[in-house]
Amino acid sequence: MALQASSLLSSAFVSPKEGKVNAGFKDSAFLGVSFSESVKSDFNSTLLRSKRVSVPSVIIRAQTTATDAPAVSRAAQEGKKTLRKGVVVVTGASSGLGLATAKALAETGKWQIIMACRDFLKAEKAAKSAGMPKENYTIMHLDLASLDSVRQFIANFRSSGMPLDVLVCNAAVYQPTASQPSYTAEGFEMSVGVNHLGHFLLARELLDDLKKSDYPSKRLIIVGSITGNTNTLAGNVPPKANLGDLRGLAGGLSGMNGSAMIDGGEFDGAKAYKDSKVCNMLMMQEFHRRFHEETGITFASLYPGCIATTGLFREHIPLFRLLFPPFQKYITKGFVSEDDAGRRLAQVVSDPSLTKSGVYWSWNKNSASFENQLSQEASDAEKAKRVWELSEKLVGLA
Ligand code: NDP
Ligand code: PMR
Repeated sequence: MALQASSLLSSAFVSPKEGKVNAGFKDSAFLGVSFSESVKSDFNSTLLRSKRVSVPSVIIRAQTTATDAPAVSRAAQEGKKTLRKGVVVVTGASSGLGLATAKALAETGKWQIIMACRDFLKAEKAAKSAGMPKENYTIMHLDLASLDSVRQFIANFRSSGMPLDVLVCNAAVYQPTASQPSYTAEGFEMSVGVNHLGHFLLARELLDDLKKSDYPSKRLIIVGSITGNTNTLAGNVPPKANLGDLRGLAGGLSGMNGSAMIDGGEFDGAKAYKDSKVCNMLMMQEFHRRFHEETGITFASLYPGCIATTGLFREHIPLFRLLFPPFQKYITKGFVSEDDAGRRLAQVVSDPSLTKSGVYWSWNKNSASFENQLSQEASDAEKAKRVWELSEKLVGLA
Protein backbone atom coordinates (compact mmCIF):
# COMPACT_ATOMS: atom_id res chain seq x y z
CA MET A 1 0.00 0.00 0.00
CA ALA A 2 2.75 2.40 1.04
CA LEU A 3 4.79 1.42 -1.99
CA GLN A 4 1.83 1.80 -4.34
CA ALA A 5 1.07 5.25 -3.01
CA SER A 6 4.74 6.22 -3.21
CA SER A 7 5.07 5.18 -6.82
CA LEU A 8 1.82 6.94 -7.77
CA LEU A 9 3.08 10.04 -6.04
CA SER A 10 6.44 9.75 -7.75
CA SER A 11 4.76 9.43 -11.14
CA ALA A 12 2.55 12.37 -10.25
CA PHE A 13 5.75 14.23 -9.56
CA VAL A 14 7.51 13.45 -12.84
CA SER A 15 4.67 14.51 -15.14
CA PRO A 16 5.41 16.85 -18.05
CA LYS A 17 6.45 20.33 -17.08
CA GLU A 18 4.75 23.43 -18.33
CA GLY A 19 6.46 26.75 -18.89
CA LYS A 20 5.55 29.71 -16.70
CA VAL A 21 6.82 33.21 -17.21
CA ASN A 22 6.86 35.89 -14.55
CA ALA A 23 4.09 34.40 -12.41
CA GLY A 24 4.46 36.65 -9.34
CA PHE A 25 3.27 40.02 -10.42
CA LYS A 26 -0.38 39.97 -9.48
CA ASP A 27 -2.01 43.15 -8.33
CA SER A 28 1.12 45.24 -8.16
CA ALA A 29 -1.21 48.21 -8.74
CA PHE A 30 -2.18 47.95 -5.09
CA LEU A 31 0.93 49.70 -3.89
CA GLY A 32 0.84 51.14 -0.44
CA VAL A 33 -0.86 50.47 2.81
CA SER A 34 -4.36 49.46 3.75
CA PHE A 35 -5.67 49.59 7.25
CA SER A 36 -8.83 47.88 8.29
CA GLU A 37 -11.27 50.73 8.98
CA SER A 38 -11.15 50.98 12.75
CA VAL A 39 -7.37 50.71 12.84
CA LYS A 40 -7.08 53.22 10.01
CA SER A 41 -8.81 56.00 11.92
CA ASP A 42 -6.94 55.09 15.07
CA PHE A 43 -3.51 55.17 13.43
CA ASN A 44 -4.24 58.11 11.16
CA SER A 45 -5.26 60.31 14.06
CA THR A 46 -2.20 59.22 16.01
CA LEU A 47 0.02 59.84 13.00
CA LEU A 48 -1.13 63.46 12.96
CA ARG A 49 0.17 63.89 16.47
CA SER A 50 3.47 62.05 16.33
CA LYS A 51 5.53 59.94 13.97
CA ARG A 52 5.99 57.07 16.49
CA VAL A 53 2.62 55.44 16.85
CA SER A 54 1.71 53.90 20.16
CA VAL A 55 0.38 50.38 19.88
CA PRO A 56 -2.65 49.58 22.05
CA SER A 57 -1.75 48.12 25.44
CA VAL A 58 -3.05 44.84 26.71
CA ILE A 59 -2.43 43.19 30.03
CA ILE A 60 -0.33 40.11 29.53
CA ARG A 61 1.66 38.02 31.91
CA ALA A 62 5.24 39.02 31.28
CA GLN A 63 7.80 36.42 30.39
CA THR A 64 9.21 34.91 33.50
CA THR A 65 10.37 31.62 31.99
CA ALA A 66 14.12 31.09 31.53
CA THR A 67 15.32 32.65 28.30
CA ASP A 68 18.54 32.76 26.34
CA ALA A 69 17.78 36.22 24.96
CA PRO A 70 19.82 38.81 26.88
CA ALA A 71 17.73 41.80 25.84
CA VAL A 72 14.75 41.13 28.06
CA SER A 73 13.45 44.45 29.33
CA ARG A 74 13.04 45.27 32.97
CA ALA A 75 9.29 45.29 32.59
CA ALA A 76 9.37 41.68 31.52
CA GLN A 77 11.48 40.65 34.48
CA GLU A 78 9.19 42.26 37.03
CA GLY A 79 6.26 39.92 36.53
CA LYS A 80 2.76 41.06 35.58
CA LYS A 81 2.92 44.38 33.73
CA THR A 82 0.95 46.39 31.26
CA LEU A 83 2.51 45.74 27.90
CA ARG A 84 1.56 47.22 24.58
CA LYS A 85 0.49 44.88 21.81
CA GLY A 86 3.39 43.33 19.94
CA VAL A 87 3.74 44.26 16.27
CA VAL A 88 4.53 41.34 13.97
CA VAL A 89 5.07 41.46 10.22
CA VAL A 90 4.12 38.20 8.47
CA THR A 91 4.99 37.89 4.78
CA GLY A 92 2.64 35.81 2.65
CA ALA A 93 -0.18 36.04 5.19
CA SER A 94 -2.86 35.77 2.50
CA SER A 95 -3.00 31.98 2.57
CA GLY A 96 -1.76 28.73 4.10
CA LEU A 97 0.70 28.90 6.96
CA GLY A 98 0.99 32.70 6.98
CA LEU A 99 -2.76 33.20 7.23
CA ALA A 100 -3.17 30.53 9.91
CA THR A 101 -0.37 32.13 11.93
CA ALA A 102 -1.89 35.59 11.56
CA LYS A 103 -5.22 34.15 12.69
CA ALA A 104 -3.72 32.38 15.71
CA LEU A 105 -1.92 35.56 16.79
CA ALA A 106 -4.93 37.81 16.14
CA GLU A 107 -7.12 35.62 18.34
CA THR A 108 -4.91 36.31 21.37
CA GLY A 109 -5.58 40.05 21.13
CA LYS A 110 -1.93 40.62 22.07
CA TRP A 111 -0.63 41.27 18.57
CA GLN A 112 -1.04 43.77 15.78
CA ILE A 113 -0.40 41.70 12.65
CA ILE A 114 0.99 43.36 9.58
CA MET A 115 -0.02 41.11 6.72
CA ALA A 116 2.66 41.78 4.08
CA CYS A 117 1.07 40.49 0.87
CA ARG A 118 1.34 40.84 -2.89
CA ASP A 119 -2.40 40.49 -3.49
CA PHE A 120 -4.16 43.04 -1.37
CA LEU A 121 -7.77 42.01 -2.02
CA LYS A 122 -6.99 38.34 -1.49
CA ALA A 123 -5.42 39.17 1.87
CA GLU A 124 -8.41 41.26 2.95
CA LYS A 125 -10.85 38.51 1.98
CA ALA A 126 -8.70 35.86 3.67
CA ALA A 127 -8.47 37.83 6.92
CA LYS A 128 -12.23 38.37 6.91
CA SER A 129 -13.11 34.78 6.22
CA ALA A 130 -10.65 33.61 8.88
CA GLY A 131 -12.65 35.76 11.30
CA MET A 132 -9.68 37.91 12.32
CA PRO A 133 -10.82 40.88 14.42
CA LYS A 134 -10.42 44.02 12.28
CA GLU A 135 -8.58 45.98 14.90
CA ASN A 136 -5.83 43.35 15.12
CA TYR A 137 -4.46 43.44 11.58
CA THR A 138 -3.18 45.77 8.90
CA ILE A 139 -2.52 44.81 5.30
CA MET A 140 0.49 46.30 3.52
CA HIS A 141 1.55 45.59 -0.02
CA LEU A 142 4.74 43.56 -0.52
CA ASP A 143 5.81 41.75 -3.67
CA LEU A 144 8.99 39.85 -2.89
CA ALA A 145 9.59 39.36 -6.61
CA SER A 146 10.60 43.02 -6.84
CA LEU A 147 13.32 44.61 -4.70
CA ASP A 148 11.70 48.01 -5.35
CA SER A 149 8.53 46.66 -3.80
CA VAL A 150 10.52 45.41 -0.81
CA ARG A 151 12.04 48.87 -0.33
CA GLN A 152 8.63 50.48 -0.78
CA PHE A 153 7.15 48.17 1.84
CA ILE A 154 9.90 49.14 4.28
CA ALA A 155 9.23 52.84 3.65
CA ASN A 156 5.47 52.34 4.07
CA PHE A 157 5.93 50.38 7.26
CA ARG A 158 8.24 53.00 8.71
CA SER A 159 5.90 55.83 7.80
CA SER A 160 3.09 54.07 9.67
CA GLY A 161 5.11 54.85 12.78
CA MET A 162 4.59 51.42 14.28
CA PRO A 163 7.49 49.71 16.03
CA LEU A 164 8.64 46.30 14.77
CA ASP A 165 8.85 43.53 17.34
CA VAL A 166 8.81 40.33 15.26
CA LEU A 167 9.41 39.68 11.56
CA VAL A 168 8.24 36.40 10.04
CA CYS A 169 9.66 35.56 6.59
CA ASN A 170 7.06 33.04 5.47
CA ALA A 171 6.05 33.71 1.85
CA ALA A 172 7.24 31.29 -0.83
CA VAL A 173 6.66 30.00 -4.32
CA TYR A 174 7.15 26.44 -5.51
CA GLN A 175 7.28 25.75 -9.26
CA PRO A 176 7.84 22.00 -9.68
CA THR A 177 6.26 21.77 -13.15
CA ALA A 178 8.01 24.74 -14.78
CA SER A 179 10.17 23.65 -17.70
CA GLN A 180 11.78 27.08 -17.98
CA PRO A 181 12.79 29.46 -15.23
CA SER A 182 10.75 32.60 -14.64
CA TYR A 183 12.37 35.69 -13.20
CA THR A 184 11.84 38.44 -10.64
CA ALA A 185 11.87 42.12 -11.62
CA GLU A 186 15.65 42.19 -11.15
CA GLY A 187 16.11 39.03 -13.20
CA PHE A 188 16.71 36.47 -10.46
CA GLU A 189 15.25 32.99 -10.85
CA MET A 190 11.81 33.24 -9.20
CA SER A 191 11.96 30.68 -6.35
CA VAL A 192 15.31 31.79 -4.97
CA GLY A 193 14.50 35.42 -5.83
CA VAL A 194 11.25 35.44 -3.82
CA ASN A 195 11.92 32.87 -1.09
CA HIS A 196 15.50 33.90 -0.32
CA LEU A 197 16.69 37.17 -1.92
CA GLY A 198 13.52 39.24 -1.38
CA HIS A 199 13.37 38.11 2.24
CA PHE A 200 17.09 38.67 2.68
CA LEU A 201 16.79 42.34 1.71
CA LEU A 202 13.67 42.73 3.85
CA ALA A 203 15.25 41.15 6.92
CA ARG A 204 18.58 42.94 6.56
CA GLU A 205 16.85 46.33 6.34
CA LEU A 206 14.26 45.67 9.05
CA LEU A 207 16.95 44.51 11.46
CA ASP A 208 17.45 48.18 12.36
CA ASP A 209 13.75 48.48 13.22
CA LEU A 210 13.87 45.32 15.35
CA LYS A 211 16.91 46.72 17.18
CA LYS A 212 14.96 49.89 18.05
CA SER A 213 11.97 48.01 19.46
CA ASP A 214 11.55 48.05 23.24
CA TYR A 215 9.52 44.84 23.18
CA PRO A 216 10.71 42.23 25.71
CA SER A 217 11.36 39.50 23.16
CA LYS A 218 12.26 40.54 19.62
CA ARG A 219 12.42 37.83 16.99
CA LEU A 220 13.27 37.24 13.35
CA ILE A 221 11.83 34.00 12.04
CA ILE A 222 12.59 32.49 8.64
CA VAL A 223 10.44 29.51 7.66
CA GLY A 224 12.57 26.53 6.57
CA SER A 225 11.62 22.99 5.58
CA ILE A 226 12.43 19.33 5.92
CA THR A 227 12.79 18.99 2.15
CA GLY A 228 15.88 21.23 2.20
CA ASN A 229 17.50 18.91 4.74
CA THR A 230 19.21 15.90 3.20
CA ASN A 231 19.61 14.26 6.63
CA THR A 232 15.91 13.23 6.35
CA LEU A 233 13.94 10.82 4.19
CA ALA A 234 11.90 13.73 2.76
CA GLY A 235 15.11 15.58 1.92
CA ASN A 236 16.35 12.60 -0.08
CA VAL A 237 13.45 12.59 -2.53
CA PRO A 238 14.95 13.74 -5.85
CA PRO A 239 15.81 16.37 -6.84
CA LYS A 240 17.86 16.95 -3.70
CA ALA A 241 18.85 20.38 -2.43
CA ASN A 242 22.46 21.20 -3.20
CA LEU A 243 23.99 24.66 -3.44
CA GLY A 244 27.26 23.28 -4.85
CA ASP A 245 30.01 25.88 -5.09
CA LEU A 246 27.46 28.72 -5.48
CA ARG A 247 28.65 29.57 -8.98
CA GLY A 248 25.10 30.25 -10.24
CA LEU A 249 24.35 32.56 -7.31
CA ALA A 250 27.61 34.37 -7.94
CA GLY A 251 26.52 34.78 -11.57
CA GLY A 252 23.22 36.41 -10.51
CA LEU A 253 20.82 33.48 -11.23
CA SER A 254 19.80 35.23 -14.41
CA GLY A 255 20.40 32.37 -16.77
CA MET A 256 22.08 34.92 -19.06
CA ASN A 257 25.78 34.50 -18.36
CA GLY A 258 25.40 31.26 -16.53
CA SER A 259 22.72 29.34 -14.78
CA ALA A 260 19.43 30.20 -13.08
CA MET A 261 20.31 27.63 -10.40
CA ILE A 262 22.47 28.36 -7.36
CA ASP A 263 24.80 25.43 -8.10
CA GLY A 264 25.15 26.44 -11.75
CA GLY A 265 23.25 23.38 -13.04
CA GLU A 266 20.26 22.82 -15.33
CA PHE A 267 17.05 24.53 -14.27
CA ASP A 268 14.82 22.41 -12.04
CA GLY A 269 11.94 24.19 -10.31
CA ALA A 270 11.59 21.70 -7.46
CA LYS A 271 15.32 21.84 -6.72
CA ALA A 272 15.31 25.65 -6.88
CA TYR A 273 12.65 25.68 -4.12
CA LYS A 274 14.61 23.25 -1.93
CA ASP A 275 17.82 25.25 -2.51
CA SER A 276 15.96 28.41 -1.49
CA LYS A 277 14.92 26.71 1.77
CA VAL A 278 18.56 25.82 2.45
CA CYS A 279 19.38 29.52 1.97
CA ASN A 280 16.56 30.43 4.41
CA MET A 281 17.97 28.11 7.08
CA LEU A 282 21.58 29.21 6.45
CA MET A 283 20.62 32.89 6.67
CA MET A 284 18.82 32.41 9.99
CA GLN A 285 22.05 31.00 11.43
CA GLU A 286 24.22 33.69 9.88
CA PHE A 287 21.95 36.39 11.35
CA HIS A 288 22.31 34.63 14.69
CA ARG A 289 26.11 34.54 14.47
CA ARG A 290 26.38 38.16 13.39
CA PHE A 291 23.72 39.85 15.50
CA HIS A 292 22.33 37.80 18.37
CA GLU A 293 24.87 38.69 21.02
CA GLU A 294 24.92 42.38 20.15
CA THR A 295 21.13 42.84 19.80
CA GLY A 296 19.48 40.14 21.91
CA ILE A 297 17.19 39.39 18.96
CA THR A 298 16.10 35.75 18.71
CA PHE A 299 16.74 34.29 15.26
CA ALA A 300 14.86 31.07 14.49
CA SER A 301 13.74 28.78 11.71
CA LEU A 302 11.28 25.90 11.70
CA TYR A 303 9.70 23.03 9.88
CA PRO A 304 6.01 23.29 10.81
CA GLY A 305 5.07 19.82 9.49
CA CYS A 306 3.72 18.85 6.10
CA ILE A 307 0.79 21.20 5.43
CA ALA A 308 -0.23 19.27 2.34
CA THR A 309 -3.39 21.30 1.63
CA THR A 310 -1.90 24.77 1.11
CA GLY A 311 -1.59 26.85 -2.04
CA LEU A 312 2.12 25.98 -2.19
CA PHE A 313 1.24 23.05 -4.45
CA ARG A 314 -1.01 25.09 -6.77
CA GLU A 315 1.36 24.64 -9.72
CA HIS A 316 1.71 20.90 -9.20
CA ILE A 317 -0.28 18.52 -11.42
CA PRO A 318 -3.82 17.64 -10.27
CA LEU A 319 -2.91 13.99 -9.53
CA PHE A 320 -0.23 15.14 -7.11
CA ARG A 321 -2.61 17.53 -5.37
CA LEU A 322 -5.15 14.74 -5.02
CA LEU A 323 -2.75 12.14 -3.60
CA PHE A 324 -0.39 14.27 -1.56
CA PRO A 325 -2.66 14.98 1.47
CA PRO A 326 -3.73 11.33 2.04
CA PHE A 327 -0.14 10.19 1.39
CA GLN A 328 1.13 12.50 4.12
CA LYS A 329 -1.79 11.77 6.44
CA TYR A 330 -1.84 7.99 6.31
CA ILE A 331 1.59 6.91 5.09
CA THR A 332 4.32 9.29 6.21
CA LYS A 333 2.10 10.60 9.05
CA GLY A 334 3.84 13.92 8.57
CA PHE A 335 0.59 15.73 7.79
CA VAL A 336 -0.42 18.76 9.80
CA SER A 337 -3.50 20.95 9.32
CA GLU A 338 -3.14 24.63 8.42
CA ASP A 339 -4.59 25.64 11.80
CA ASP A 340 -2.18 23.42 13.74
CA ALA A 341 0.79 24.59 11.68
CA GLY A 342 -0.32 28.21 12.28
CA ARG A 343 -0.36 27.58 16.02
CA ARG A 344 3.17 26.16 15.77
CA LEU A 345 4.55 29.21 14.00
CA ALA A 346 2.61 31.47 16.38
CA GLN A 347 4.45 29.67 19.22
CA VAL A 348 7.78 30.55 17.64
CA VAL A 349 6.58 34.17 17.42
CA SER A 350 5.36 34.55 20.97
CA ASP A 351 5.96 31.60 23.28
CA PRO A 352 8.21 32.59 26.19
CA SER A 353 9.82 29.14 26.16
CA LEU A 354 10.98 29.45 22.53
CA THR A 355 13.38 32.36 22.86
CA LYS A 356 16.55 30.40 22.18
CA SER A 357 18.33 31.86 19.16
CA GLY A 358 19.91 30.00 16.23
CA VAL A 359 17.42 27.13 16.50
CA TYR A 360 15.54 25.16 13.83
CA TRP A 361 12.31 24.08 15.56
CA SER A 362 10.28 21.01 14.75
CA TRP A 363 7.38 19.23 16.50
CA ASN A 364 7.08 15.59 17.49
CA LYS A 365 4.02 13.31 17.21
CA ASN A 366 2.57 14.79 20.39
CA SER A 367 2.97 18.28 18.92
CA ALA A 368 5.73 19.15 21.38
CA SER A 369 8.44 21.43 20.01
CA PHE A 370 12.07 20.34 19.92
CA GLU A 371 15.36 21.68 18.54
CA ASN A 372 15.99 19.76 15.33
CA GLN A 373 19.27 18.98 13.57
CA LEU A 374 19.93 20.58 10.21
CA SER A 375 21.69 18.74 7.40
CA GLN A 376 25.41 19.20 6.89
CA GLU A 377 24.90 21.69 4.08
CA ALA A 378 22.14 23.60 5.87
CA SER A 379 24.44 24.09 8.86
CA ASP A 380 27.67 24.84 6.97
CA ALA A 381 28.88 28.12 8.48
CA GLU A 382 31.40 28.79 5.70
CA LYS A 383 28.72 28.36 3.05
CA ALA A 384 26.34 30.57 5.03
CA LYS A 385 28.93 33.34 5.03
CA ARG A 386 29.42 33.08 1.29
CA VAL A 387 25.67 32.98 0.55
CA TRP A 388 25.29 36.07 2.76
CA GLU A 389 28.04 37.97 0.95
CA LEU A 390 26.86 37.03 -2.55
CA SER A 391 23.26 37.84 -1.63
CA GLU A 392 24.31 41.24 -0.28
CA LYS A 393 25.80 42.03 -3.68
CA LEU A 394 22.73 40.84 -5.57
CA VAL A 395 20.27 42.91 -3.52
CA GLY A 396 22.46 46.01 -3.59
CA LEU A 397 23.68 46.00 0.00
CA ALA A 398 27.37 45.59 -0.85
P1 NDP B 1 0.96 29.12 0.35
O1 NDP B 1 1.14 29.09 -1.11
O2 NDP B 1 -0.37 28.84 0.92
O3 NDP B 1 1.43 30.51 0.91
C1 NDP B 1 2.50 31.22 0.36
C2 NDP B 1 2.29 32.69 0.56
O4 NDP B 1 3.38 33.38 -0.06
C3 NDP B 1 1.01 33.22 -0.09
O5 NDP B 1 0.44 34.16 0.77
C4 NDP B 1 1.54 33.89 -1.35
O6 NDP B 1 0.74 34.97 -1.80
C5 NDP B 1 2.86 34.42 -0.82
N1 NDP B 1 3.74 34.83 -1.92
C6 NDP B 1 4.13 34.10 -2.99
N2 NDP B 1 4.89 34.85 -3.80
C7 NDP B 1 4.98 36.08 -3.24
C8 NDP B 1 5.60 37.29 -3.61
N3 NDP B 1 6.26 37.41 -4.76
N4 NDP B 1 5.50 38.35 -2.79
C9 NDP B 1 4.80 38.25 -1.64
N5 NDP B 1 4.17 37.14 -1.24
C10 NDP B 1 4.26 36.07 -2.03
O7 NDP B 1 2.05 28.10 0.94
P2 NDP B 1 2.40 27.64 2.43
O8 NDP B 1 1.53 28.31 3.39
O9 NDP B 1 2.48 26.18 2.41
O10 NDP B 1 3.89 28.18 2.56
C11 NDP B 1 4.28 29.06 3.58
C12 NDP B 1 5.69 28.73 4.02
O11 NDP B 1 5.72 27.45 4.61
C13 NDP B 1 6.72 28.72 2.89
O12 NDP B 1 7.89 29.35 3.35
C14 NDP B 1 6.97 27.24 2.67
O13 NDP B 1 8.26 27.02 2.17
C15 NDP B 1 6.82 26.73 4.08
N6 NDP B 1 6.58 25.31 4.22
C16 NDP B 1 5.43 24.75 3.73
C17 NDP B 1 5.20 23.40 3.88
C18 NDP B 1 3.98 22.74 3.38
O14 NDP B 1 3.89 21.53 3.52
N7 NDP B 1 3.03 23.46 2.79
C19 NDP B 1 6.18 22.55 4.58
C20 NDP B 1 7.33 23.26 5.05
C21 NDP B 1 7.51 24.58 4.89
P3 NDP B 1 -0.59 34.73 -2.69
O15 NDP B 1 -1.65 34.35 -1.70
O16 NDP B 1 -0.81 36.07 -3.30
O17 NDP B 1 -0.28 33.66 -3.66
MG1 PMR C 1 7.59 14.29 0.68
C1 PMR C 1 8.56 11.10 6.43
C2 PMR C 1 8.50 11.23 5.15
C3 PMR C 1 8.16 12.46 4.39
C4 PMR C 1 7.82 13.73 4.83
C5 PMR C 1 7.70 14.22 6.23
C6 PMR C 1 7.63 14.53 3.66
C7 PMR C 1 7.32 15.89 3.68
N1 PMR C 1 7.81 13.73 2.56
C8 PMR C 1 8.13 12.45 2.98
C9 PMR C 1 8.40 11.35 2.20
C10 PMR C 1 8.25 11.28 0.81
N2 PMR C 1 7.89 12.33 0.03
C11 PMR C 1 8.45 10.10 -0.01
C12 PMR C 1 8.85 8.73 0.51
C13 PMR C 1 8.20 10.47 -1.31
C14 PMR C 1 8.30 9.61 -2.56
C15 PMR C 1 7.03 9.07 -2.92
C16 PMR C 1 7.84 11.87 -1.29
C17 PMR C 1 7.51 12.60 -2.41
C18 PMR C 1 7.27 13.98 -2.38
C19 PMR C 1 7.03 14.82 -3.50
C20 PMR C 1 6.92 14.42 -4.91
N3 PMR C 1 7.26 14.76 -1.22
C21 PMR C 1 7.06 16.02 -1.60
C22 PMR C 1 6.92 16.09 -2.96
C23 PMR C 1 6.71 17.46 -3.31
O1 PMR C 1 6.54 17.96 -4.41
C24 PMR C 1 6.81 18.28 -2.05
C25 PMR C 1 8.06 19.08 -2.14
O2 PMR C 1 9.15 18.57 -2.17
O3 PMR C 1 7.93 20.39 -2.16
C26 PMR C 1 9.17 21.09 -2.23
C27 PMR C 1 6.95 17.24 -0.95
C28 PMR C 1 7.00 17.33 0.43
N4 PMR C 1 7.23 16.24 1.25
C29 PMR C 1 7.18 16.66 2.56
C30 PMR C 1 6.92 18.07 2.58
C31 PMR C 1 6.80 18.91 3.81
C32 PMR C 1 6.79 18.47 1.28
C33 PMR C 1 6.43 19.90 0.91
C34 PMR C 1 7.69 20.56 0.80
C35 PMR C 1 8.13 21.76 1.49
O4 PMR C 1 7.40 22.72 1.64
O5 PMR C 1 9.30 21.78 1.81
